[in-house]
Amino acid sequence: MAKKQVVDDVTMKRALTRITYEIIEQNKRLDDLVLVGIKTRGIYLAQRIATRLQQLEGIQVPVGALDIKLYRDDVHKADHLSEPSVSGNDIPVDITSKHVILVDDVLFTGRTIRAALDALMDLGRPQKISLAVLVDRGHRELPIRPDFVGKNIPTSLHEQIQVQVEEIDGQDGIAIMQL
Ligand code: 3GP
Ligand code: 5GP
Ligand code: MG
Repeated sequence: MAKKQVVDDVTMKRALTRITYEIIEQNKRLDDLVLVGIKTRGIYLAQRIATRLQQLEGIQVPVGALDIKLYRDDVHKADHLSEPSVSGNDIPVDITSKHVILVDDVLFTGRTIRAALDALMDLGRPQKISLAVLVDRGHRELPIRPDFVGKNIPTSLHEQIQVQVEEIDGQDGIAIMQL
């Protein structure tokens, strides 16, 4: 399987810092923010943004997690027959009246985010929900668009994005793999 590195560790860290600055710029209030990462790598990205918000603005933003799985076992295949659903959540605060920022590593069809929105609505009534993704690889099947994007990487359906985060993979980076 051919693999091409498209974003190195420094550039990935910069992208997360830029997303954090955009969050600060676009929100008059920061005290009502809740970051919710989508398992697995989205959680680490949400924690990184929370750390930068702490460093830049001195605020502590709660970080929660949603676990979204496909109904079928073949999770690594971008097949269009599987529908994602939320299999668990760990959100430490009441999200009612809060501004929730969903964080995921890769945005593809948008179906994972739709499932995440459903789950958030079941948990409370957020004042607003925004979406931050490290990579938008295109191919949307639902009217969902990200508010904050690390990098737009147009892909073919024969390609897959590999996101690496230090916390799991030992290094940061983004690569494109040919399937
Ligand atoms: P993540 O949990 O860190 O986001 O879905 C499980 C893992 O498989 C994901 O890791 C993701 O990196 C990887 N993956 C790669 N391609 C796909 C895909 O097309 N669909 C899904 N759901 N996951 C994919
Ligand atoms: P969607 O539901 O938008 O089709 O897919 C989004 C979810 O599937 C993300 O949580 C992401 O983990 C995973 N995903 C889809 N395509 C890719 C990909 O090319 N690379 C990686 N790493 N994850 C993907
Ligand atoms: Mg993901």
